[in-house]
Amino acid sequence: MAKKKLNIGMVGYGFMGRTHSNAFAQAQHFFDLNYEPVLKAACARNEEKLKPFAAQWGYESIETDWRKLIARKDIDLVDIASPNDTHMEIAIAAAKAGKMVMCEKPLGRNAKESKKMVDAVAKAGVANMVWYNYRRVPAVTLAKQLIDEGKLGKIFHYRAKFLQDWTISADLPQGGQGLWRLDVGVAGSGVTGDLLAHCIDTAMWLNGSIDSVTAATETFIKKRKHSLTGKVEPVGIDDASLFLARFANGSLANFEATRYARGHKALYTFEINGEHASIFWDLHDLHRLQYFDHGDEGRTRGWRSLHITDGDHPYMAKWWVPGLQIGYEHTFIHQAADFIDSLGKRKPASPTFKDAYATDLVTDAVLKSAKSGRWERPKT
Ligand code: SOE
Repeated sequence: MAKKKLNIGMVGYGFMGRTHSNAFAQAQHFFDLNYEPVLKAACARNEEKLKPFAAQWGYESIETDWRKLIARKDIDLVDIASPNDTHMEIAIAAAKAGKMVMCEKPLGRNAKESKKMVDAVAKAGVANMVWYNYRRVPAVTLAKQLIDEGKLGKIFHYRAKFLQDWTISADLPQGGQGLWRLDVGVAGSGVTGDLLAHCIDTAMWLNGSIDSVTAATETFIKKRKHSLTGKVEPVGIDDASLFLARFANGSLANFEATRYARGHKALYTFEINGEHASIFWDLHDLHRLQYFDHGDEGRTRGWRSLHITDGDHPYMAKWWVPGLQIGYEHTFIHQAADFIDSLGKRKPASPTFKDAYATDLVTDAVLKSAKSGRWERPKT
């Protein structure tokens, strides 16, 4: 029997437009889905750039105005892969029109925006999800399983960092395509919302909610030329952000993100120390999970480097044969597959808009603490 189609309207053609398009294009080849995702329309203002993108990914049509995309009867799901300052307006309008909505992270530029988006999807009763893709690295999903099974016991410490080095040059302009992450008006914040948000999402998924934070941020380069105005303008984003946290379960944590760590391109790592066992994961080696189990026989006890490529591992039975690795793009494919699989079921696939709002409450508290110099609580 032919499957029901799920017609996707993609907003944005950049880095995330590509990861999301690839996810919807591939998901049905590897996962048994109840719906067939169809790349129905790609949407962006810049027609010249949009056309080759749409052709390359096989979109059936294009729109240059997202309002027109949302008004189309043949679109079921609006996926927002455009810069952060566009998320709220598009998501709310899409929800009001009864469309399912998926949105690239962070959900809003701040928690206030996110809250409005959460309310809009709740009021409309539409399926929603935010692309915090690292939850679906098989090694990270396995970490979640091990923690939920109690293998680590009581958790004492959570340590995470996300280090990059692509903004060190003072000649790099802010604003415009590819560089909007440096423009605070568009991005909302710097590494706090862009990189720490990933660490916080994973952390709260694995270790529960965060009670309070104390933070320090720094903007190393205070002025940059703006690509759109041509003028040298103040830089409003945080270039580096560090914070300590207390989790509701009593564990302590430290988090760090920067785009000024020379030599590091996307070094996202986390370590969790529990009463019985510890876990370490590194995005640069994403198919491995380092695991230490104190219950092992003493003479051979030590850190194990688990190669997460076997059929027993999360998602891996759907891919190749044991021992063969998958990578970054697969995390998005898993997310698309999980979202589609959740449709019509009672339990929504996570992270929902509501889950991502909780992350934005923490990033807001981090930025607030960096200003106040005090411990702050993520507050609604
Ligand atoms: C920034 O360089 C960035 O592309 C983030 O925006 C992504 O969310 C992260 O996964 C990789 O780094």
